[in-house]
Amino acid sequence: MATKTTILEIKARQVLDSRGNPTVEAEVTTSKAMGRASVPSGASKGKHEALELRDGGEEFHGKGVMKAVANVNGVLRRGLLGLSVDDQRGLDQKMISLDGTQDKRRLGANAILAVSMASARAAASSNGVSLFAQLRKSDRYTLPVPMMNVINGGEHAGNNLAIQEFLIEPVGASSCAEAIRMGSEVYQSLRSILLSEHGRSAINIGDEGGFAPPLRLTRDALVSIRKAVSTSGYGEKDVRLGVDAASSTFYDEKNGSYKLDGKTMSEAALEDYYAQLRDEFGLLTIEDPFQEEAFEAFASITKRLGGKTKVIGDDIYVTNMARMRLGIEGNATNAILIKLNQIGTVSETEGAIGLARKAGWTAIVSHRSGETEDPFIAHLATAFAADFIKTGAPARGERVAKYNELLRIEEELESKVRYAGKDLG
Ligand code: 2PG
Ligand code: MG
Repeated sequence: MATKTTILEIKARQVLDSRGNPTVEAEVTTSKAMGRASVPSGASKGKHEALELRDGGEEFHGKGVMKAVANVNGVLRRGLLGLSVDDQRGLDQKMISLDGTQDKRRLGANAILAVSMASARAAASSNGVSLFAQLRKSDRYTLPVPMMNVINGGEHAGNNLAIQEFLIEPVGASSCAEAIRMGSEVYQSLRSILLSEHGRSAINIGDEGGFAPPLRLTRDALVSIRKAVSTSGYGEKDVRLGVDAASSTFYDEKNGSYKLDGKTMSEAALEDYYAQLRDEFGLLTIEDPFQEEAFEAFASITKRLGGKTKVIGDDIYVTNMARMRLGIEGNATNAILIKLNQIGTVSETEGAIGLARKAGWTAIVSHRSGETEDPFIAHLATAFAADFIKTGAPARGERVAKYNELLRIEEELESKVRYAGKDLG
């Protein structure tokens, strides 16, 4: 029997992401409402991520997603028409079985995720509730600490910094809105510092809206950021620092060594280097310190620094519960990055957050370096009380779309919300 949440139509199209490459946008329609969503795309991808289906050929330099779009408009549409958007898990399971592969390579994780996200939105609109409340109903929500990527390196920028992301984390704020203000102030101070110390080319920005100054050394980037925090009037405890090394990108598989800051380092030397940086800059978070298969190296650094520092696994887990279980068994990390498109459905992402919680890990909901204006992850982080949200600098439309949505959510929730900062500092 048709109800207000029965799917009447599903349609996808090809749109552009923030790097100007094609991506999938889907619309799911019920008799009450339409939900629309679009999927992001990474640059420094984990080897074990669900497959992003690209067309190949000449259009868009092979990056077209018309095959994924056709899969939505064909197989997925036929399989899902008549089902209810209220049953997110059921819809996702149906798509997983229609695909039938481990990594969603037949239909494409980009096709499946677009429909999964659009269904959640259609459910929220059909039921007249906000997306976060549709994802998880609660009397009280916790809003995440923004992790703002203010200096970009690695594969996200045209400079020589090997470390991919230098992040500020305003844990000392009393609300998400205040955290966003603090982050914006530090970002603007950093702009002035980089301009006066390194000239105009230093204020060009990278893929995630952070500055991409012509620096070479990890330390130099952190020194500039620390200066920006203090000239903005904040203490080191109010705005903590973090890095995402994305170290698979500077790992030399042949020799098992890492190329960083003009040196070739062994695993042990690199661990010492992180420990030094942690002590000097009080790093609260270190993401992907080692390449994505190095479970033991992760475990060693977590044992050494994990008391005061969140060691975050991104490429090593790829939001995949089977990979996470290996990490839990081996005490590889004490935190995880959560990305919808690494696994490819909303309910599997929810499952990964649940498993992280059970393991006692800190959970960070994250964007990709190629994003769209869709603020879905602001709702995801709110719904499941993520400790942090990592969604770029407080600049560029596709990044601020998420921060601005958090401002709206905080306003909507009024007294029914708290800010996660105090638990994390
Ligand atoms: C990361 C992400 C997001 P990408 O490594 O954490 O910042 O980068 O989307 O390029 O994988
Ligand atoms: Mg990462």
